[in-house]
Amino acid sequence: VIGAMVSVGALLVSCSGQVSNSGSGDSKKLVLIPGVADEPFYISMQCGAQDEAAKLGYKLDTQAPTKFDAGSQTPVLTGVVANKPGGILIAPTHATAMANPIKQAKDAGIKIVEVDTALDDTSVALSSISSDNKKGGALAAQTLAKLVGDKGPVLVINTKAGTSTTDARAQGFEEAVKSFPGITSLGVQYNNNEAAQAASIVTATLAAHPDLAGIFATNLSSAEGAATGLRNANKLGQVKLVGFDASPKQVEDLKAGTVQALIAQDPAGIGAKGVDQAVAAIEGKPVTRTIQTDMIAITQADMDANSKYFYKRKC
Ligand code: T6T
Repeated sequence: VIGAMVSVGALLVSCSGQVSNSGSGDSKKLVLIPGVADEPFYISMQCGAQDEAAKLGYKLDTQAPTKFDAGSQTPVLTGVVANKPGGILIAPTHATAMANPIKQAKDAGIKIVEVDTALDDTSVALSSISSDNKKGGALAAQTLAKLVGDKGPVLVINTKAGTSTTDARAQGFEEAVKSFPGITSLGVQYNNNEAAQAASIVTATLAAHPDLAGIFATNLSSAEGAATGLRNANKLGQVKLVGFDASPKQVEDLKAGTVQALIAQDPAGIGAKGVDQAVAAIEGKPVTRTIQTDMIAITQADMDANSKYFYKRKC
């Protein structure tokens, strides 16, 4: 279970006032630190990581921040480092703000693998596993263009600036949408990873642009909130919505016709491959610096055939 609790282990304070780890650590232990607790993308990642760790004879714990931000994730990471696991799989919640805390973990001798999001500084992690997010944004643009008949204003609802994955998706979308001359982008608005804020963005945008043709929501909270905003405005199906991710709520929205397409990622595969890389590093075997996992655009018409891509609420 992803929990918000952090176990800091037994800390000793030396005469010089420095804090050190009382234990020697456990090289057969891995810790997954997702972007946020209780969220189907990261729960699915945890399931994949746990299964793979068990297969390889390792133990995997998950310690998750309560909010998707560096301020919440840093103390979780610090607590984990104090227990000195062999490897940490982490989804950095900010591409630069998490650099120092993660460097400290690396300097403590822990093997660092990035899962999903990444730091701008590519020298910290040994391996990074994620979707090709820029390509995913372009896929969303092509999917939305088809749905709106290649014309009209479209909006991007993004999460938080500084999140590597969703920034890349928005960039991929904005670049790809330029090849459709009938489509105008109204630009990117941020919802702070809160579904309620995404719903408000939709309400305000519809007031200013009643002819809004389509929305690309770059992740789960953006897509769940955008669907609510369209429902509140009675614009369901009229304004086409393409959302990244495939949470149980998003799948319900697809079934109901509230959302026209979902770009599903492979979070369980990201978790499993993250474990493989951390274990290889611990065992002194070669690691792969960058691994990209699959994505798929799912519509109502093919959702039954693609149910294996839907995210889980528990393992
Ligand atoms: O879209 C995923 C993940 O890839 C992204 O980095 C952050 O948001 C999600 O976890 C969905 O909420």
